[in-house]
Amino acid sequence: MSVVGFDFGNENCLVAVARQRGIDVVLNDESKRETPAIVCFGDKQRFIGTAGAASTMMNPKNSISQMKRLIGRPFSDPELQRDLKSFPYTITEGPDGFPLIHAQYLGEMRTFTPTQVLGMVFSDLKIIAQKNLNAAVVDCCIGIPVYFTDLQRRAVLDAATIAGLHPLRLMHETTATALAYGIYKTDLPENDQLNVAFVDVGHASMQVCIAGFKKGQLKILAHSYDRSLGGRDFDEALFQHFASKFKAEYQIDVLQNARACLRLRAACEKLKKVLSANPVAPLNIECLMDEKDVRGFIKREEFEEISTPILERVKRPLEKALQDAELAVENVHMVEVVGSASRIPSIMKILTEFFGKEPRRTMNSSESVSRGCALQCAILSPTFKVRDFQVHECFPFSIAVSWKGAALDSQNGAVDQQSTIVFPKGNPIPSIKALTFYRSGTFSIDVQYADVSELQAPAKISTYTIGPFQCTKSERAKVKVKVRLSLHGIVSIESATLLEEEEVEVPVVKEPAKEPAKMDTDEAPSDAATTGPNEADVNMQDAKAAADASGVENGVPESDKPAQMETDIKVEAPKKKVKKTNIPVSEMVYGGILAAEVQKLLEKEYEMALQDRVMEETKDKKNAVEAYVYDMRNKLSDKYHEFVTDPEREGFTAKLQETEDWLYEDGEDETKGVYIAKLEELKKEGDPIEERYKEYTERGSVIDQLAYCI
Ligand code: ATP
Ligand code: K
Ligand code: MG
Repeated sequence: MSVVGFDFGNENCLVAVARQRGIDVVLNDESKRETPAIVCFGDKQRFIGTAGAASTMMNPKNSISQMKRLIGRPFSDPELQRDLKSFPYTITEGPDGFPLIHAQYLGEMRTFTPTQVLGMVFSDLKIIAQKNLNAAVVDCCIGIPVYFTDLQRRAVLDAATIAGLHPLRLMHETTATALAYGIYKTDLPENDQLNVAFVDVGHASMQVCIAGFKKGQLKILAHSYDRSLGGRDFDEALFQHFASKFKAEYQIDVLQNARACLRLRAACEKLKKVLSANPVAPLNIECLMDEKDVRGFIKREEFEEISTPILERVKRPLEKALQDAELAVENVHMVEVVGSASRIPSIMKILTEFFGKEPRRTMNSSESVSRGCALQCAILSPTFKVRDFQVHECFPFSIAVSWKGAALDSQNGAVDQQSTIVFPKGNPIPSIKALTFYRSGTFSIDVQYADVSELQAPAKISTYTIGPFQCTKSERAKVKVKVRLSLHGIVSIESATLLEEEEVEVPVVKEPAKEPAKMDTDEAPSDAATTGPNEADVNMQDAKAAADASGVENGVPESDKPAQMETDIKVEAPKKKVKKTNIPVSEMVYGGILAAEVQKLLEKEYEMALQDRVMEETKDKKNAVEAYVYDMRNKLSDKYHEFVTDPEREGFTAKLQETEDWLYEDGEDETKGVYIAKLEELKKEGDPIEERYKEYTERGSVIDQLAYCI
């Protein structure tokens, strides 16, 4: 079992692994901790991560980035529409109303879904983890923004499946940071609570959470966010500033040129970073457009001035978090800042002013999410023993279910829509709640957001069809439906049970019962017995209200599960017994990918990854031929000189030259097998020379050794 944490950012991804000695953020092939979230499609293969970023300038239209902004959003989403304007690649609306990415790959135009491209990013991260652990990686924990909708969360899981990963948990990024902060703290109070605000300003968004720490636990008190406030907004402000400046000064309109846009954006991002440490920063780009070199500079004050509209929005999520946590600002004892865009001095100034104290950077600001995820994975994994530390997470949205009233009930046959909130905002994660319905046949339940104003998503999440079932006793039967808010923060109806009372003869039990008796929990809420190790104890009450209405009962999060009772139970006969029958539940998610489709995409990903690997190996083999040519040529005139005859050397040197020419001409683009054969052919001639040389030097060393012994 692998224990890995992934932080997939809008810009940068990080991989942390758990080893016996602790959590490590691991390096990619280029020895970097941060791997860009970019997939660049080429004529023969894909380039992902650092290689993808390197190819972007050469191939901007086929370099796909910012997947985190695209997954699980309908094409019509206003934020997505705004984002599209600055993306260098082509996106259109697919037949299902979701975005499709167009890219030239293996010599033809192809389309990919954002989920599929994220799957490619995950594949790459998985390989990084595997190379470092020297083992297969499947189980993991992945960080996600707290504002991700149900559909976005499902998209992340699908992308992970496509990459052959199995996330044990999708974890809110700020919560991961809070875990990475708290678990190592040895001075947490026993009784009091230490309240810490975590502020993450990343590339595209800002997130805040306030966590209350006690010895051995953390409790998330509030989450807040601005989905569109991050480093890239500052890049954009600088970009617009210089684009209009250059239009006036140099008569060039970079907006008309994809490559010029990309280069200016990249230069602006660099400029922004320089301004974090310097009061003024220069900008020089050679041959930006129309063969014109451009020059400029900007002072920090001017940068702050043009970013005022962005900076003005920083305070809002901070206020919201305090309000939701019901805390006065002086009761926030510490402020921890992470995310690389928080390095902008004016952001730090706003945070300091707001909290009335200097925010701290005790955490590694780019690594905390991946570290927290790896820690969570270790906690969930049976293979690691982790210091006991509880994470009490809360859900950021209110979730409601709605259903049509049973037609039987109303005299006039009218069917009315009813709804109730199952998981109010702030509900613990995970959680299960039960609903009771009285129905005579198949019915459906909609799952939706109770308040769409707090997120930009369609209200409807999914529809579940419960049935068919047959009631034998009465016109309408009691149906218990279980709604689950999973560890990933995904809502689903996981089961439906038909409950029918029947009178049965039950023998009197005098001996203490070994197994806790299956009491009819509906009749005896206080004696509720858990029905299985994985099920929360659901405290049912008989919904005596409207005949068809449901009562949302108090669900207890799984982690708070009470122990099974081991009481002696005497049962008088005869007694009413409840017969339980499972009813089929079918799920329809608005905008989700079907499981069969995900399976197909997994196979496709495997094929593409194989193609990448073959190409990488081909390159390696080609490089090996080239390296051999150079190496042998040098040695022939140097240390092997004494070990070859003149004609032998001349013949072999000519052959090496011939091979070198071939590598630049006919042999430039050959298969792996051809390069292997070529190397073999050269070695047939070179190996005997090498042998002769080795024999001589080894003989020499034996003599040396003997000499030394004497
Ligand atoms: P997100 O969290 O939004 O998904 P991410 O995790 O990829 O994105 P980070 O890696 O935390 O984002 O931050 C990247 C952003 O930080 C980029 O916009 C980058 O330009 C900016 N950044 C990096 N270093 C500095 C710096 N020294 N000063 C200002 N901004 C910086
Ligand atoms: K990151
Ligand atoms: Mg981030």
